[in-house]
Amino acid sequence: MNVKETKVIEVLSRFAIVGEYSHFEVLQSGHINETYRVYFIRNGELKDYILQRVNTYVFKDPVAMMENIVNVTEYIRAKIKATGVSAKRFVLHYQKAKDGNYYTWLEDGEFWRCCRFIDDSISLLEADTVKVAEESGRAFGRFQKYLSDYPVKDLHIVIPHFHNTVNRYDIFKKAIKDDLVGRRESVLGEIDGYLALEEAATKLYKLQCRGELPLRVTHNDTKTSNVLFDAHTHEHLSVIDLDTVMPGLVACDFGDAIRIVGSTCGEDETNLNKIAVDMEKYEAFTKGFVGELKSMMTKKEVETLALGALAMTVECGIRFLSDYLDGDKYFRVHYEQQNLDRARCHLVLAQKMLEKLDEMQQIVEKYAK
Ligand code: ADP
Ligand code: GN1
Ligand code: MG
Repeated sequence: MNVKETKVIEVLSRFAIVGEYSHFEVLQSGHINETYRVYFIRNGELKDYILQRVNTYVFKDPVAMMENIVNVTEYIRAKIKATGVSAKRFVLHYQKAKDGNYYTWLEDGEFWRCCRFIDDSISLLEADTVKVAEESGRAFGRFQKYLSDYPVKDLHIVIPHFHNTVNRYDIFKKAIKDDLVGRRESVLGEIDGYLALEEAATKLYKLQCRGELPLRVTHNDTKTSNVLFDAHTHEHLSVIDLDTVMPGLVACDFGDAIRIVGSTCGEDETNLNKIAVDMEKYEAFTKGFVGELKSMMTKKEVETLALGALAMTVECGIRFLSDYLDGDKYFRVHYEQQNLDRARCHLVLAQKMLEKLDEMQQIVEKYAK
């Protein structure tokens, strides 16, 4: 038994899970938390769970975060059950620890939680088919629809200024100035590229500040890997990774998804010639997302969706580049230049989006009718 497994077993012993521990796997897809799939044997059958060590560098108040998650998942569960359908595969279900909390703190300060692995589900890093693109749009649209009457003010602000693109630019400029690990000289072209996009990318946040867009309960991290699909049909089952559920803009959820679903490449593609907006998948996602939300969106919200794609692509890009300049403290990297590759890829994608913005917005309008 290695050190990791010893830790996993120790943490699991604090949760009220029936059955006997069998084995575990490490899941590598997320950039933030440490995730394990753990298996138990119960009545002769394997039962699996997701065990996570929450990244407390990123989430400073994980208890508040868990309170949001538990409240929101209970709310959705009740809505699904009210339609006479079992909610088991359609919303996350966190396990209580033996002390009654939905988490456990270890003596060394680590914060852990555990939820059921959704049966017969898969997650995908990118939308490899048009169907998956449409289904992810439906998943995130429906998530917001379920929560459209949830009291927004009751949510904790888990990460302040999360999609405040103006603030993200300030942080970016500070990272350029501080140049903590001496990488600035090697990325002057990328820095100029992002500074040239500042005006266009901050428009959305400025509209929010002028009170022109309502705050809703949003997911705020709508990449494809944060949706679970049925392993056979690829229909969407549940939205996951609810850590950043907070008050936010519809356009941010739409846009943050598009930087993945609406791209011809993965988020760290190094062959820049391959990077373009995949209009077919963009349209499919839009169909799913707008189809769910058109009856509740204001005219102004509809008008800002394509802008949201540009804003979120640039914002995520400057976050990657800031982290690269700071020495890779925030996002998990699997090799030294990965944050730079991510930033370069997002820069090209954002430039391509800017050229296609009118066409992208026309597609939104088509499905919002
Ligand atoms: P991170 O915040 O690091 O992105 P996630 O909560 O997104 O962590 O989890 C990482 C991965 O674990 C997901 O992309 C998915 O593959 C898998 N996963 C998480 N929760 C579940 C679940 N309840 N059922 C099945 N797979 C899950
Ligand atoms: C992180 O946790 P994960 O990997 O789903 C990040 C998002 C970024 C994304 C970029 C809490 O998402 O904001 O858009 O990486 N999550 C947090 O891929 O910062
Ligand atoms: Mg995730």
